[in-house]
Parts: sequence; structure tokens; C-alpha cells
Amino acid sequence: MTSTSPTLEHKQLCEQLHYHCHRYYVLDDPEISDAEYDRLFQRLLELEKQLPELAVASSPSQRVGAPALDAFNSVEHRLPMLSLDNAFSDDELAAFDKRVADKLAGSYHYVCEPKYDGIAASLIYQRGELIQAATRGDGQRGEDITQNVKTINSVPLKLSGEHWPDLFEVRGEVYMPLKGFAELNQQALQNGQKTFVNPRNAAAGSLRQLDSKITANRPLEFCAYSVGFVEGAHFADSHSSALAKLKQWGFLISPLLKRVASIEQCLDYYRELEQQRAALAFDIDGIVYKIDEFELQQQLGFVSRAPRWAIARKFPAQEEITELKDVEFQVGRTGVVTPVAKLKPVFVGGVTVSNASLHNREEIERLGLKIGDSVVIRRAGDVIPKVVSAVANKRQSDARAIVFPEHCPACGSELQASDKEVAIRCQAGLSCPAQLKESLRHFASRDAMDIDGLGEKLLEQLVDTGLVKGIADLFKLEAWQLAGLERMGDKSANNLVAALEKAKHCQLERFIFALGIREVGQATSRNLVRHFASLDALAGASLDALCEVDDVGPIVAEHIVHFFAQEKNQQSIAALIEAGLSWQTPVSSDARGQSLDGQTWVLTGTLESMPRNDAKKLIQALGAKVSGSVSKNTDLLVAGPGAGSKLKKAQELGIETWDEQQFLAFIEQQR
Ligand code: D41
Repeated sequence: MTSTSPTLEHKQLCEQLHYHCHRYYVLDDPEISDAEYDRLFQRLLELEKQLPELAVASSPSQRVGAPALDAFNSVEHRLPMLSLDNAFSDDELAAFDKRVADKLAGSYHYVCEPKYDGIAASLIYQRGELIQAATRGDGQRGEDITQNVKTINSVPLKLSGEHWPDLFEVRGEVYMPLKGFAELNQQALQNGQKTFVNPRNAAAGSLRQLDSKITANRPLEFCAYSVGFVEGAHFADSHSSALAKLKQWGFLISPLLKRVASIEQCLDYYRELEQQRAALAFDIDGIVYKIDEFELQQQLGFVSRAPRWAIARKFPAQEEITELKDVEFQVGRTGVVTPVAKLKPVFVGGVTVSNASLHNREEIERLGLKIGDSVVIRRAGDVIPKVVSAVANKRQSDARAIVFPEHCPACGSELQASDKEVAIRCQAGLSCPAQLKESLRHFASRDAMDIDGLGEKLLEQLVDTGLVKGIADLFKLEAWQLAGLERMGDKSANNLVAALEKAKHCQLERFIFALGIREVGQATSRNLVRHFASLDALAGASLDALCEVDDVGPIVAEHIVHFFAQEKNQQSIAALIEAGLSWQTPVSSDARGQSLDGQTWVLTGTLESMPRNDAKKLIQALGAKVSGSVSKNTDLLVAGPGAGSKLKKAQELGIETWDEQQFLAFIEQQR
């Protein structure tokens, strides 16, 4: 029997763990299960416990963190870490390109890359092992954060491949992906700790920990964007080829890089990325353009602290400061009273914002807000604007406390705080005009009963004039009553009556969604119909029976039972049926052309012929799931114009991809 020596076993384990860590964190394509990885890792720790000399600096065990430091050492950068000049408009970018063209004799290329919104860092590798990591600091000197950087899973502790220089520096950005950021803040909330304002602050705070065991639990990533000093082999003639080498050696390189030959293409890239920005997994604050050829970079040289061969084109800011002028209290569909910040209008994330959600009383207390404060507003992508903090030491003496109402601002009934949740609710149900309006709005919305012409202003009038006191009253409206309302002519009145008539014949799953049962969204409604097939069966279902439905847990089940147990809801449904509402249960997908049961499709880019949501419904109606991200389990990707990283990933994974024409042709066949 042969037994491997502990040293050899340790070496093999290190190699396996480096390999699988790279596959998981850099390539996003693991080969082994998490459990298997953990088993290898535990074995490594066991060996190092027996023979502590095996725990060398490049061992994967170093990723769990080291003993806490008293302070960070200061380190001097061998080559200064330069800053980037900014261009805030197309004109400024064109002026930059003109300066470049004037200085260079022949043609040149640009590499376009997203500007990650994180913390710049310098990593030094000797004989292929990470020996030091530092912050950028003032560009001349930074802080030694080696222990912290070692905990970042996408940083190779040992390089793969070959022919790396003996000693060299890799520069890049440490950042926190949005998903990890959301989870971290969620945890902080649950533990009663302070949340981070944005992913950038969270990344900075995580890197600044003297105890690297804390950093090890923070979801950080490192994306390499340039090479600093190099000793030994010269390995590239251009920025793009240097990055390609870094990729081979195990670094995460932005998947969105593009090499282009003209400033027009640089502008196109900006527009493309601006479109994709909201869907990216991480925050970016602009685009960086770099001259690709190293020789030309050298010819261009530097001005003070910034290279003449690179520039950052900034996106509109996602955070701005403005004044909190007042706080209003809105009553939602389920009676929850939400404080809403009324702001001095401010341009942020590409739109003018004058309202922002404040969530609940706890949030206001956490932020320590008063009316009159200067507040930081954040609007990322298409997310609802949020007040993220009050600007400390800018408070005026006349700032007023925010007082929570004791009575519903819409119906005057007494508000109640439940002990199970933070929310404060109006208990009046549909007799509260605010709840009635919100319920009607939800009922009529596109994804629910899809009643055309029943806009917000009209609903307001219908409730305020008393024409509609319950949802079923909608179907009793007559054209002459409608025509008497503001901004309603005979034609729109007739159209609305026709739309209501049409809506009477609906699908059961839409009707269930339209009822507005708490936490029952479109997907759950669909699953409920698949399972129970009729409204009566659903209304009579027990908690246990409900829990058997896909995606339904005890809480949702409870909401459903509670909803159907309430007499006023039973009356509402009876009144709707009385008013002529009827529905068909869905035709099983087998009855039509091809069934997509069990398949997972992904939609990306914009579709020209229909909103993406409609395409989603068509696919779901055929039995497939529609997922937001491409993985090995994806069966097919439909890519419209502007498709980016998802398309690329699908191609890399060899997943079948259709353009819009192919998709439309397929849908046509199914009809
Ligand atoms: O993604 C970034 N934040 C990023 C930052 C990037 N993609 N490229 C960068 N390139 C440079 C030069 C051209 C100076 C090598 C940078 C930065 N600098 C940078 N980050 C912070 C200061 C400068």
C-alpha cells in the first residue's frame, strides 16, 4: 500500500483548491460542488494544523484571514499610481481624441472598459506568488492591505499558466457586487447594525478592517485593469494583450472590454453600456478609454498626475444632495402607511427626482432625519430613489422632527402597529379610499386585468365622486356616468366601457393576481391555478394543501387562507361574478404546438416588436421558465439589439441563441 506524504498531499490540495477557486470566482463556472470544495478545504486546514510549516503565504488557507493588525503599514508605490482625467460630455471626449490625434502620426486603437466603482489597489507578485497588496492612497504611498486582499476569492494567490515576469505589479479595482452588497446590508439590518450607504463604501470599509477575518466574510471582488512595474520578461506590446495575459494567469478581467478603432465607436460603447448599466451585477460610474498600443502611450506621456493616453467618461451621478422639504404619509393597497420624502427637485441618475421612499419609522430613526435636513439621494438604474443619509453637521436650527400620524391620512381611522412587522397599517380595508384606489389600480394594471383607459386620475375621480365604492362597481359603470367626469369625452367613455366588457372574460391566473392577496405575485398565481384549477378549490384550500404548491411557503399560505376567510373579500368576489366576470382555466400547453415544459429561457437586449414582459408571458404560456441570468441550465437565449454580457456568456457556454425574428417565427408556429 502506498501512502502519500503530507507534503505532497498538501501540494496537490493547494493546486486543486487554486484551480477550483478560479473556476468558481473568476470564470463563474464551477466543476465541483460547494460541498466537495469544502471537503478539500477542510482537509487542507487539517494538514496545516498538524504541520504548521505547510501554511505558506500562498496557501488557500490564507483566504480565511490572519490575526488582526494594530495598524496598516505605509508602502511607497514603485511607480506612482496615476489618476484619470474626466470627460463629462461627448464634446469633452472628442476634444481628448483631437489632442491624441494631433500628437500621434498614424492610426491608433482605444480599449473601452467599464469604470468599476470601487477602490483602486496594487498587487505585487514575485515568482508567481502574491507578496504584497496596497491601496492607491495619494498615488505615491498607500497602505499595506495584503492580508485583506488575500481573502478576496477572485485574487489569485498563486498565478496559473507560465512565463510571468519574476516580479511585477497588477493594478485593479476592489469592488462589491450588488447582490453581495444587498445581502450584507440585509444581515446588518437583522443584527441591528448600521447598513452601508452604497457598494463602494462597503468595499472601502471592508478593506479598511484591521482584522482580515472580517474582510474574509465580505463579498469582495478584484478586477484587474493594468500592469504597473515589471521586472524580468517583457510580456506585452499593448494594453489589450497585457490584459489577455493577466486573464491567462488567473485574474478576473472585465468581460465588457472592447477594442475599437475610432472615437465614434467609443461613443457607441458609452451608449451601449449606459443602457446595460442598470442590469449589471456591479456599480460602474463611467467608461475608461485607453490608447491600446504601449508605444503610443509612451509617446503621449503624462500631464502632472494623469496619463495623456487615457480618460474617464463619467455617467450622470447616481447620488446627489438635496433638501428634505417635508414628509408625507401614503397608504398602500394593503393599508401599510409609508413615509415619503418630499424633496427639493434634484437631477440624479439621469432623471429629476422630487419624491423618495423612506420605508418606515425605523428607517427614519436609523437615518436620524429631520425636515429641513440636507440628504443624500441615490437612484441606481431603474430602482426607486432612496434617501441614503442625512448630511451630518449641515442641520439648520429650524429643522423639524418628523411626526408619525396616529390616524389614517386617507380615512381617519386609527392606525395600528402590528408586533410581527415594522409596518403601521390602516385596518379599514376597502372602505379606506386610499386602499380602494390602490386596489383598483392594481386590479386594472397590465399584468392583472389589463383594463385600458383606467388611469390613475380617473380612478381618483371614480372613488372621490362615490361612483365606485368597491371593485365590482367598475363593471356597473355606464358611458353617460363616465362622460360627465373631468377629461372624459364620449369617445373615451365608450372605449372604457368596451374595455371593461372585454375584461370580464379573463384568465383565472390573472384574476387571482388581480385580487391583490399579500405576497401573491404573477408567478404564484400561475402556480396556484396549475395546482387547484378552480377558484373554489383555491378558496377552500387548507394551509397544508397550499404549502404543496411550488413557491408557496407557510407565510404566503397564511395570507391566502386569511384573504378568503374574510367576509368582505368573499362579498367582493361574489359581486364581481354577479357583475358578469368569468374566466377560463388555462389550456394545457400540450394542446398546442410544442411544449416547453421544464425548459429555462433567458431574454436579453430590447425587443422591437413587443415589450420584454409580453415576450416573457408568451414563453411562460408555453410552459418554460424565464430566468434573468444565463447559466449551464439555460436552454435558449433570445437576444434583441443591445444584448451584451448575457449573449456573450451564452455563446461561451454553447447555448442556442435566437434573434428576435427567429423568436417571432417560433411563436407564430405555436398559435
Ligand atoms: O475600473 C476602474 N475603476 C479603472 C480605474 C479602470 N478600468 N482603469 C483605470 N486605469 C487607470 C490608468 C489609466 C491610470 C492605468 C483606472 C484608474 N487608472 C484609476 N483608478 C483610480 C485612479 C485611477
